[in-house]
This record gives sequence, structure tokens and C-alpha cells, in this order.
Amino acid sequence: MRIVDLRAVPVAFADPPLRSAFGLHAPYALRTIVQVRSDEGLTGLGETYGGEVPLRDLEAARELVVGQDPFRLTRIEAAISGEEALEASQQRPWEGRLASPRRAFAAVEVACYDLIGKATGRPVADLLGGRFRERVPFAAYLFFKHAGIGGADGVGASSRAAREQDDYLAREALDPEGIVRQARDFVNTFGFRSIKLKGGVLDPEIEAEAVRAMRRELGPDVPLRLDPNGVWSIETSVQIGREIEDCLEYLEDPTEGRRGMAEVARQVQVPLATNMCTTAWTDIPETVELGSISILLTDHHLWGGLLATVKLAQLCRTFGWGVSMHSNSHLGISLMAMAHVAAAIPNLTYACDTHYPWQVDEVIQGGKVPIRDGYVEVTEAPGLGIELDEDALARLHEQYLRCGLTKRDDLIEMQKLEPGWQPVRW
Ligand code: GKR
Ligand code: MG
Repeated sequence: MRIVDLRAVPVAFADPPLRSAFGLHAPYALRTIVQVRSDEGLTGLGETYGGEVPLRDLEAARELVVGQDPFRLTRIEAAISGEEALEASQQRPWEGRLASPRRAFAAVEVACYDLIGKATGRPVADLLGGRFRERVPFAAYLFFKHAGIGGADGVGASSRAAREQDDYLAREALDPEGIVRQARDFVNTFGFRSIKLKGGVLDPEIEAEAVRAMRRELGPDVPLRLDPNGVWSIETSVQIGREIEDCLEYLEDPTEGRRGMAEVARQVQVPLATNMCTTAWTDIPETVELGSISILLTDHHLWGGLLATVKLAQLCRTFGWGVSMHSNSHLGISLMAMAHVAAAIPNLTYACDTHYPWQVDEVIQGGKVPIRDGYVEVTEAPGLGIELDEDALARLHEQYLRCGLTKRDDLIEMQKLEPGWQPVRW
């Protein structure tokens, strides 16, 4: 089998006004949809980060990928990464010939696995060492947010439809009561059994109260996590960490850097997790030496693909780390890639993150992938088990061209709401 074409299509989809430590989500989130076509007439799907830079990388990768055998992924990786071939998976995102060869390869790799799965009649999980579980647990991902559903309605829910909508997508949640209501909605709608709250937004004492309020509302059996994205000082992290350690299954990136995290880890009982202080293979030795974390959030988009993620999980086992999974605003192709790789990781110790419930648009046939009882099912269907909806892709591409966004910039979006706003370090 040979690859005869690689197509990368930038898309934009409605995203509600969610708050993060970096500011505010724009009314549209951006992704890039990848299609790898074979000489046998099959097409494999991939999805990665959006906007100009990932698109440029994938366009540059096209001539390196066309003509290759999709089974020979090490060669494709070597081609995309240029001379650094064997070190490719150890590169940081900003090194190399492309802006991020590792991310570009990851997107192509997923599409190749989908293609191989379709050619062999096997689901991707079974190509990654074999599925360990039939369904993958995901966690509710709660955000402090302004009223509004995003998209054409932007912040403020200006349209009639958005004004009339009374659910977690439209409602404001800027205090502990709002978060508890959002948690209830997520649990009732999707059956999630674990909950993550994106922090680093309000005063840490208010965020701690939101965690305690969820614990009171949901009882002791729903694991809770808080992720301030590294904007707390070591002192704040220790103080808040100790205050709510009875309520948390883990505290994610309370402070920045491997040294800071190690210092916090020494002073709190609650396990620390990261998707920020350890983001490349070369970060691992120092992370181990310092004892910065107990749990790593994997992410195939960033760590070099699905196979790399399986290997990373093995490494986590070696160091006695738990394994969870990081997410960013994404569509169903990414969700299914996450589900397939998570199904093939025996030591997936925590439910995976996903932003998926915040998205209403989709590019796959049949619309949104169901999340039931907090799980995504990995079926026996070949590849990722999904097909592209070409009309939906064209619509979301049109939306990309119309919305005028070319990269994610939470700071600018926040400053539109509050001129002069700057990220706060607590
Ligand atoms: O969507 O605002 C967001 C999140 O903060 C995201 O950008 C992070 O990458 O989910 C992520 C995290 O766990 O840090
Ligand atoms: Mg995080």
C-alpha cells in the first residue's frame, strides 16, 4: 500500500466563553483535519491542533509522506523530522525543520493507523498491542465560564436561541454554586464518574471552595481534580493543597516548573499530576530525579503519536507514575484516537480528560460520539471506527475562513472583555 495524497483542512467550531489561567476561549476553537489517501482508495483520518502553524507544517509534510508505505511509520517519522530521524520523538515542539515535526508526525501517524485498520479490518486499539478494555473512562471537564455558547453568539448569549438555552453550555459559572450546577449537568448528561475543574482563574480560596462544594454535593465516591495551570506560587500550592487534599484524587500543575512541583510534592499529601512541567522525553530524567510528579497526563498529539503514547505509559509504569490523559478543545476524530490508545494502555490509572462535551459541531458522519456512563466505547469497527462527513467538513472550513482566527489567543479574547486584563499569579 502507498500513500497517494495527504490533505490538511483547517476548521473552526463554536466554543463557549470558557476561562483559563491564560484568559478566555475565543468564540471558535481551531483544529486541523488530516486525510491520508492510499492507492487502494482508502482514506485514514487524523486531527490535530488548529490555525496557521500546524497547517503549514502539514502542508510541508505532504511531499515527505506521499509515496510512502503507511505501515512503515518509522520511515515516515524520519522523513518528517529530517536528519534528526531517530531523535524525532525526543524533540521539543519548537525544534526541527517544521515548527513542530513531532506534532505533524503525530497527526499523520493517527491517519496512517486509521488507514491500516481500514485495510486490515482491525480497530486501531488492536494495532497498538491490543485492547485492554472495551470502553474508556473519561472525566467531566468543568470550567469557570461566562454566559454564552460561543460561535456566532460569542460572549453574552446574544441570540434568542442562546438566551433561551438553560444548560451547562449556555449558563454562567463564575462561583462555586455555578460549578456545582455544571458538575450536576455533566454527571446527569454524560454519566461521568470523575470530575476535573480548570482552575487558576479565581482566587484560589474560591476554587478550593468550589472543590469542597462539589464534594458535599456529589459525595465521597466521585474523584475530583483541580488544575490551576501552574499559576500558583509554591506557598499557595502548599496551602491550598493541604486545605483540600482530602477532597482531591490529584492536583494538576499547581505551580510551574519541575523544581517548583517537586517542592510542592514534598509538602503535600495529595499526588501531583502534570501536562505542563514534563512535556518531552528529555524532561523525564530530571522529573524522576527531582520527584516532581506522581501522575503523567499523556497526549498523543504532543508526544509523537499513538505508539509513542503506549511506550510513554510503559515508562510511567517503570517510574511508578499513574497515567491520565490531557485534552484540548477537539472534535470526534481526536476523541476516538484518544479512546483507542487509552484502550490499549493497561496501566491507564485515571479517567481521561476531554473537552468534547463543550463542542456542538462535528466533522464525522452520524454527529457526535456518544459518552455514556462516562465511557466512550471502542467498537470492533476497522480503524478509528468513524467516517468523515464531507459536508460538515466543508461547513467548518468555511467557518474557519469566516471567523478570521489563525491561532488560539486567550489573552486577546480576555482583553476584549476586560481591557488591560493580565494573567494573575496567585
Ligand atoms: O482549554 O483552557 C483550556 C485548557 O486550559 C487547556 O488549554 C489545557 O491545555 O486542558 C489543558 C490542561 O490540562 O492544562
Ligand atoms: Mg492541565
